[in-house]
Amino acid sequence: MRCVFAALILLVPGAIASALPVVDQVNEITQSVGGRIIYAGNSPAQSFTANAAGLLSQVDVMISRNAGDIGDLSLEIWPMVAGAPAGSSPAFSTPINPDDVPIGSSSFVSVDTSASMIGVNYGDQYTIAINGTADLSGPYAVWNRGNFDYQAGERFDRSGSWTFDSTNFDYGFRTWVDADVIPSGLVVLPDGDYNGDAWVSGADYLVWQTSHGQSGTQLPADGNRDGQVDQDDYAVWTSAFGLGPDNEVTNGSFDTGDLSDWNAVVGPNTNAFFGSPRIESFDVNGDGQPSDAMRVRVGRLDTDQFGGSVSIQQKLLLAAGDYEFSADVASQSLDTGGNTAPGNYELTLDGVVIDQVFLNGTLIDAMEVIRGSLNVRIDDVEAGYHTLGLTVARGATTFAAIYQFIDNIQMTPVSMALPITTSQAAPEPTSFILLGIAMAAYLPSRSRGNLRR
Ligand SMILES: [Ca+2]
Ligand SMILES: [Ca+2]
Ligand SMILES: [Ca+2]
Ligand SMILES: [Ca+2]
Repeated sequence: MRCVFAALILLVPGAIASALPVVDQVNEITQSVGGRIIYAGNSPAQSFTANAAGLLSQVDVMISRNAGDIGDLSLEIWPMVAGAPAGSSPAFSTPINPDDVPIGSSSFVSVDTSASMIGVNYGDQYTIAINGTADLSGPYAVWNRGNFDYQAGERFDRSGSWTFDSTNFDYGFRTWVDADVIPSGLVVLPDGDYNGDAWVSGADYLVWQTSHGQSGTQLPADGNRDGQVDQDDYAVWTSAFGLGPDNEVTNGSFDTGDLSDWNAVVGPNTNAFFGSPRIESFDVNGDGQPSDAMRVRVGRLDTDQFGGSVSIQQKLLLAAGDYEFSADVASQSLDTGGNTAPGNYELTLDGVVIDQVFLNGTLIDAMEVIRGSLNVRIDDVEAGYHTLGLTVARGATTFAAIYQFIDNIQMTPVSMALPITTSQAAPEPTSFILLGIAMAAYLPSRSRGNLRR
């Protein structure tokens, strides 16, 4: 059976509508002077400054190895304080598969860091380090390096404590940010929202006007993030003018007949053919009325490993306030026997579970339907982009035909802060030409597509 499933997976490439992370920065070393040896007790490291906002989902490092055992290598992400890696342990550490490290020549080795849930924002600094357990005397791994300065970063070595790399050579790396995922604690505002209320309005113009001519880091009205508040940032404001927060989830009832506006992620060790979300008419909430709903049949491939799971996510722009989130879920058995894993359902906000319906462990009889609902109020949500998610997990194989349905995903503002206004009336742009630009930006109806970055 498993061979059949593998063949079916090949037939449905691209069935999963998952947004790809964007490459945040590339620091490729083209003239290597040999590389830095990675061995037990010594970790080379390089800092970087994020130029995107979202989840730090992948880091590629240019490493190579001699033939033979290189020991256990790991990639580490360290927070930066006062220009240096800080603390006694990394913010995140994950093994590097030795089979991915090429012998003899350096190339980018990709390391998935999405499990870190590290949210990066524009200007945030982190350090990438590579740690190893192999002895220097044995075969070893090297992190490629070159003569070129990478202006945004510093180079470090750790042997005990961190020190600046005495040779100050630059290491090759690449970082990826998934802008569709806003991890908890990360505040990401729309372009042109200079006062941080989730609206792009005249009040933001005042912030721009007041700080016009200033230079420095983290200036609220530096819309293009070049360290200066000038006419270019006015242009950022005009092109976003009129934007406001979302009042509801888009396509939460799947009325479009597809997964429009949802980002679907099939977790590791999940049977992707059955797990790939699809739309099917089903009465999820039990009111006698079937309607289009998301359907999966979650199961894991390798029973010795964790899995499987399927998530759908939507990025929402919210004003500060209190919100209710809800969804209907149902598990249906089309199997001839009972099963004790109908599926677990989790509602998440910014990666944090806010409500759940746990059905795994409950017996679902042949042809039975078990329904549930998720409903939670979250107070004091900060203004900015947030990621609402729904995850189905089931630690069993897909041999039994157990379907999981989700429908009626809703977000309702309970109390939502109004746009911040000032004692002055919001000024009109200072000339008819500028007014024309602002109105041209405002008049076309708001398109969600334009809100995505
Ligand atoms: Ca604003
Ligand atoms: Ca600027
Ligand atoms: Ca529906
Ligand atoms: Ca219904």
